[in-house]
Amino acid sequence: NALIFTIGKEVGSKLYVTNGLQYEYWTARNICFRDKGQIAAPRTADENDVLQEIVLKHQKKAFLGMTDIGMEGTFQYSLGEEITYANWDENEPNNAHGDENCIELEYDGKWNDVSCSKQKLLICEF
Ligand code: GN1
Ligand code: CA
Ligand code: CA
Repeated sequence: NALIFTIGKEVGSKLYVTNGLQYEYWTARNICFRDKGQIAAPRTADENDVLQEIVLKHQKKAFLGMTDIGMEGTFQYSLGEEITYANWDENEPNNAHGDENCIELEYDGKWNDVSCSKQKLLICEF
């Protein structure tokens, strides 16, 4: 669909799409799932770089799809598989205030665990 490609960014076989708005994690998750996608879950540095471009363009940090809700300190993809690529900022993840089970993608492309109740930029992947 030509229209979708004008509003998304392709990397490999993935398409990342944002509406430019910020939501809490569960709302973001529901929006992506509703359209048969999921929250952006970069598995390579190339994919992470493309997401960083989107974050910089919109000047809003984004949620990634992985969480450690299942087991504190172990971040997993949506189907429960442990992550195989990470780009944590220094001293992260730190589960600050004992309540950081989601991940934000920062402007420098690094990852920080944050509360899932924060509002972050929605980026879905298809
Ligand atoms: C922030 O708010 P504060 O300084 O305790 C951040 C944490 C980071 C920490 C790094 C809401 O924590 O996730 O690990 O800085 N919290 C928020 O120093 O962004
Ligand atoms: Ca945590
Ligand atoms: Ca943190």
